[in-house]
This record gives sequence, C-alpha cells and structure tokens, in this order.
Amino acid sequence: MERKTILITGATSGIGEATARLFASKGWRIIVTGRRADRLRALKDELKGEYGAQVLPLVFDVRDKKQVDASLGTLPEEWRAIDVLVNNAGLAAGMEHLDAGDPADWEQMIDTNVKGLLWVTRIVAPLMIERAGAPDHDGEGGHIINTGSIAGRQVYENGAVYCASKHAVNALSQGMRIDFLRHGIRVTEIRPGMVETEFSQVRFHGDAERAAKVYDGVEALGGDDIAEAIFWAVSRPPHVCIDEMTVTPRQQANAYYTDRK
Ligand code: NDP
Ligand code: 8X3
Repeated sequence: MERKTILITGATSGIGEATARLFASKGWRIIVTGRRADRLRALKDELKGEYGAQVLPLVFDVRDKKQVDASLGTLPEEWRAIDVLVNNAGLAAGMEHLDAGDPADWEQMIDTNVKGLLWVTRIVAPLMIERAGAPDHDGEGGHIINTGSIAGRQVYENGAVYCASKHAVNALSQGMRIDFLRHGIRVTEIRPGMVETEFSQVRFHGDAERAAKVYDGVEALGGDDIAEAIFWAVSRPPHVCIDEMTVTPRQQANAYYTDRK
C-alpha cells in the first residue's frame, strides 16, 4: 500500500508532536512544522529511529505569510501529495479582562490561530484539489483537521480574544467544508478541553507555577488523547466525514464546570 502523507503544524510540542508520533507509528510519511528547529530535528531523528518513518521538518512562523509561502510553496515534488493537513499551531497569550489586555498578545493570537491557519490552508488545499483532479487519483479527497477548542463555542472571563480566535476557527472550518465540498475534501474541527501541554506555560508567559495550577485536581487530557481522536477521524471510510469532535477530560463538563478533586 502506498504510504500516506500528513502535514502537521505546531509539531514541536503537545498535541502536534503527539500526532506526529502516532501517525509515524502507523506508517505515515510526516511533514512537521514549527519555529523551534532543534525540536523538529530531534523529532525527525526519533521517528526515523523508532518507526523508520520518512519525516520532512520545515521551520517557519505561521504568522509570516512570506515564510509560509516560501516553505510550503516550494515543497519537493515527492512531498506535494499531502493527504491530511492538521492546522494545529496555535496558542493563548495572557489572561486578563479586555480593558487590561496587551495588544501584542491579541495580535499574536489572531495572527497565529486565525491568519496562520489561513496562510497554510491557502497553499495546501490547492495541492489537494489539483491532485484530486489527476486521472490516476484514487478518488479519495484530502482531509483538513483544524484544532479548535471548547473556547470556540463558549466564551469565558479573561479569555475574550483567545475565544474569539477559536470561534473564528469554528467559522473557517464550516466555510471550508462548504467551499471544498465539490473537491471531496473532508474537514474536521476537533475541539479539545483541557490538555496538559506547554499551552498554559505559553499563555502565562513562562510562569510554570501559574500554569501548573490550571491542572490542579484534574486528570487532564494528554496530547496523545487528541492524537488518537485525529487518527480515528482520518481513518473513517472515505464516504464518512467527522465534522466536529469535542473531547474533554472526564472531570470537565465544559469551559465553565470542572470537578476538581
Ligand atoms: P503547545 O504550546 O504544547 O504547542 C503549540 C504548538 O504550536 C507548538 O508546536 C508551537 O511551535 C506551535 N506554534 C505556536 N505559535 C506558532 C507560530 N507562530 N508559528 C508556528 N508554530 C507555532 O500547545 P498545544 O499542543 O496544547 O496546542 C496545540 C493547539 O491546540 C493550539 O491551537 C491550541 O489553541 C489548541 N488547544 C489546546 C488546548 C489545551 O488545553 N492545551 C485545548 C484546546 C485547544 P513553536 O513554538 O516551535 O513554533
Ligand atoms: C484551550 C482550552 O479552556 O483554556 O483551548 O480555552 S481553554
């Protein structure tokens, strides 16, 4: 069987890294992206050693359209047949009432979570469309997975801009599902609740103590739980599209209610 290819943005840590590991273990070819080149190199070596995986690491900042175009727009021929794109790179920055928020944080969240997702999609979706039209194509369209959040459906205090960015991911996922319908591209929005990754450390600008408190008394999800959900969505039969999936820890009902022990 021909090996399939997945491109995962934000694969240097957390959900993206776990997704790269899982797909590599299943025999997929992996394109991993992020800004931290050393981590991508280490991941490539690990996946190659552990699973014999073919891995292409690409270093770019999703906020920078020029970097995205230069990197994804010049993919080597053998890496252009992308079956699955996981738009995962993202972050929350800061947690304050709107009147006290830092505009630099707002810009970082909107530029990464919304515009970055668009910059990557506008390069990769046409590759999927072009391939679907080729005479020797197997009839399966591509698959785009967008990492949304429970914050894309509910808004909580001190999180207005992050929540707005994830509401935008929800709208973009719905729009992609409509616009790419005739090209047979499946679009899945995965909406995690609390996942213990570097997310909270990034949100609190490196304050590890404050970050750890987020998960006090809760068995949070791990990146691998979301990776499993992504793999499940991708491995449905070709006529099935999982539109949306919300995954929370058992102790979290939604953005407002958590049963801490
Ligand atoms: P991590 O902080 O562990 O990972 C975030 C990843 O995004 C890193 O690989 C980082 O790579 C990458 N990234 C961030 N900014 C950029 C950028 N400008 N350009 C390129 N890559 C970037 O967090 P998670 O794994 O938890 O987050 C992954 C996604 O899941 C995010 O979209 C987040 O909003 C979402 N999410 C997370 C939840 C959680 O509780 N953890 C819950 C719901 C959704 P690098 O720094 O090397 O560039
Ligand atoms: C991350 C989960 O609840 O902090 O998207 O918004 S939450």
